[in-house]
Amino acid sequence: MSNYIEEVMTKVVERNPGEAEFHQAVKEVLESLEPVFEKHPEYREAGILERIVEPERQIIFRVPWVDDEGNVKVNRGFRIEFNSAIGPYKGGLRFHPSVYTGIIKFLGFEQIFKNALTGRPIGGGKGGSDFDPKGKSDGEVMRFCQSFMTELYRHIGPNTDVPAGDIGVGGREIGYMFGQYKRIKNSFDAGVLTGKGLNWGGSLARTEATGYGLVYIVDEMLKDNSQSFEGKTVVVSGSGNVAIYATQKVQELGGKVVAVSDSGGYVYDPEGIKLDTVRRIKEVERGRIKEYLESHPEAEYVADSTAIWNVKCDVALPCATQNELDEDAAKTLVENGVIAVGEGANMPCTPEAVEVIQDNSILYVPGKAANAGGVATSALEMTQNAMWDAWTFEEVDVKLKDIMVNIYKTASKTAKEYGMEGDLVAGANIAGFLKVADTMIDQGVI
Ligand code: NDP
Ligand code: 2IT
Repeated sequence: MSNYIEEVMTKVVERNPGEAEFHQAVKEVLESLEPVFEKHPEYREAGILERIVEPERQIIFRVPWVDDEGNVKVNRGFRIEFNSAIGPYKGGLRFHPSVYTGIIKFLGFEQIFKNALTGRPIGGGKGGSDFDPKGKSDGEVMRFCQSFMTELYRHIGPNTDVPAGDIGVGGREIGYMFGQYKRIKNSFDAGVLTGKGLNWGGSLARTEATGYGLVYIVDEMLKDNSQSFEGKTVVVSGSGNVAIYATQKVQELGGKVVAVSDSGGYVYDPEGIKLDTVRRIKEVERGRIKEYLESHPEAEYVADSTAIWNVKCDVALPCATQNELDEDAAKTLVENGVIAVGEGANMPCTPEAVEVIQDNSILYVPGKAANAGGVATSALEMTQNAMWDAWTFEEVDVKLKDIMVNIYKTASKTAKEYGMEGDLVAGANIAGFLKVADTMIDQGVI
C-alpha cells in the first residue's frame, strides 16, 4: 500500500477499535485503489478517502419487547447511514445474534460501492439488530419488529433511507415493520422499505433477485471464458433466500447443485439437491437443513457447515455469511478442480482465501458485484412505487439480467483499463469508487 493509503487505513483501525470485519472490508477496497490515487491526485486533495471511510450518520438504539412468557427483553438496534452521494441510503437490515457495529459498518461500507455498480441512484447504508429470530414465535417477531420500527421510523423515508432484508429479515419481518411505520406516520410511503409483499407495493422477482443475479453474473463470466453452467457440479452454501434462488437458477441452466447448508452443517445429495424439499423446510417450516434426510435418506448430512467446501465441485457459490470460506477451504477447492467462485454472501471469502483463488487463476466474482442483483431489484421496486405501478416478473427479470451483465462488463473493462485484466475485485472496487468519488467532488466538502 502507498504511504497515504496506509495512513488512512491506520486511522480507520484506530478510530474504530475492535471492528475486525469493518477493517477487513475497508482494507480490501483501499488496496485496490492505489492505481487510482497515482493517476488522480484530485481525490486526495478533496479528502475523498478520509470522508468515505467515515459514515455520514450512525444510529444505535434500544429495542425493548416482551416475549411470550411475559419477560422483558432488550436488544440493540443499528442503522448506519454511510454515504448518500448518489442517492438515498439503501441497504438491508440483518437480525442475527452476531450483529454489532463492526458487522453493520462493514456491510454499509460494501453497500456504497455495490449500489454504485448497479447504475441506479442509491447511496449506501445498513442496519439490523442482535435479535435472534430463530425459535421465536410469530408474535415475538412481530413485537420485536414493531419496537424496532418505533425508533427507526424517524430516520428513514422513501427519499432519505430505504431499508430491506438481509440475514434473518425476509417478507414476514418487512411486513411487520412496514405496518408499524405506516401506523406511526399515517402515510402509505410504499418506497420506504423494499422486499414488500406483492399485494402492497412489492416487486415481482425481488425474492429471487439476489440468487438469480448471482447466477446471471457467474454465467456471464463463464461465457466470457468459453464455459457454461451446463453439466457443471455446483456447491452452494447456506439455504436461505440467496442460496435457494441461486440453486433454482443453476438448475434451470443445466448445472447440478450437490450440496447446501445452514449454520448446523451441510447436506450432500450426489443426485442433485431437491429444491422443493429445501424450500418446504426453510421457507414454510423454518426448520433445519438436516431434516432434508427425512425426505431423502440417500443424502448425507455432515454436522460442520464449513466442511461443505470439501465437496468436489466445478463452481462454488458461498451464499451464507462473512468469512465462511477460508484459506484451507480455498486450497481444497483448487485441488478439487474448481473453475469459478461467485460470492452470493457479503465478504464470504477471507482475504487469504481470495489470494489462493486469484493466484490459481480461478474465475472469481466478488460479492459487491455478484450479489448486487438484490439491491438493484430493490431499486426497481422503488421505481415502481414512485410510479404507482407494478411490472411483470419478466420485465423485472430482464432488467435484472441486464444490470448483472453490465456490472460484469464494467468491472472487467475497469480492471483492464487499470492494467489488471481479469481482476474483478479491482475492477468492481475501482468502478464503484470512481462514481461515488466524482460525485463527492461535484457536491463539495459535506
Ligand atoms: P437468510 O437469513 O435467508 O439465510 C442465511 C443463511 O446463511 C442460512 O442458511 C443461515 O443458516 C446461514 N448462516 C447465517 N449465518 C451463518 C453463520 N454465522 N454461519 C453459518 N451459516 C450461517 O439470509 P440471506 O440468504 O438473505 O443472506 C445470505 C447472505 O447473502 C448474507 O451474507 C447477506 O448479507 C447476503 N446478501 C443478501 C441479499 C438479499 O437480498 N437477501 C442481497 C445481497 C447479499 P442458519 O439458518 O443456521 O443461521
Ligand atoms: O446486501 C445487500 O445488498 C442486501 N441485503 C440487499 C439490500 C437491499 O436494499 O435490497
